[in-house]
Amino acid sequence: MSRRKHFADPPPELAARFPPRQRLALGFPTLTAAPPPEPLPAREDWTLRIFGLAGDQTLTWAELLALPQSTLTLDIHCVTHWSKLDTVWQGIRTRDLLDALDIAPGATHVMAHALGDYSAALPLADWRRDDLLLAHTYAGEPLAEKHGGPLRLVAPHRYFWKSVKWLEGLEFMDRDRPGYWEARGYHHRGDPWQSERWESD
Ligand SMILES: Nc1nc2c(c(=O)[nH]1)N[C@H]1C(S)=C(S)[C@@H](COP(=O)(O)O)O[C@H]1N2
Ligand SMILES: [Mo]
Repeated sequence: MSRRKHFADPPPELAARFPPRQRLALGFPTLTAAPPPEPLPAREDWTLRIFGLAGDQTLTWAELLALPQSTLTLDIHCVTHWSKLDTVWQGIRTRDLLDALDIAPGATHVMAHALGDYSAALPLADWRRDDLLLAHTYAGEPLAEKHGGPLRLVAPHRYFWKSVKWLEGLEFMDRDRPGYWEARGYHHRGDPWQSERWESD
């Protein structure tokens, strides 16, 4: 089908919720540059590895579900010019996860690692915001594999490339480091409200 059918101009009454040069996605596009190895571990066998400046430990699925669970309604913005409003995610707020970890004073950034060759870093301070989560459920259903299930990061304040799908590891670091797209020229921060698409923007 043509792109035209899948994207619309921002409705005027909602225009303030669209960053510059974004259009409304009518469906939910899938964008995967780096797919995970198949087959994926089952949901209940999924684990999250914590390493770097927060000690080494591996959280089991049961341990993740035992953390406080939140449901957040968020607008998401992909660098390829589509936005989606009022997406509903359920999972563990990143700040609630931080509270459960023993983070060294020198930690400044968190690299989110996918199963497979994909990663993206954010400042640790961003992880203390209240609108980021590790999501396992989308619109009331277990998160579909193509959208990063069983577990993905959702960081709505940045272009969606920062929202790592098939999230399997969190590396606590004492500096920023380029992830998959940042190493290929994307902006190190990626604020959609500033149109930070390329590092040269
Ligand atoms: N592991 C992994 N995570 C990823 C990607 C990827 O290729 N691999 N693509 C990113 C990009 S560029 C976008 S726009 C979103 C797309 O998420 P979606 O497929 O659920 O729309 O996932 C991000 N997370
Ligand atoms: Mo993207």
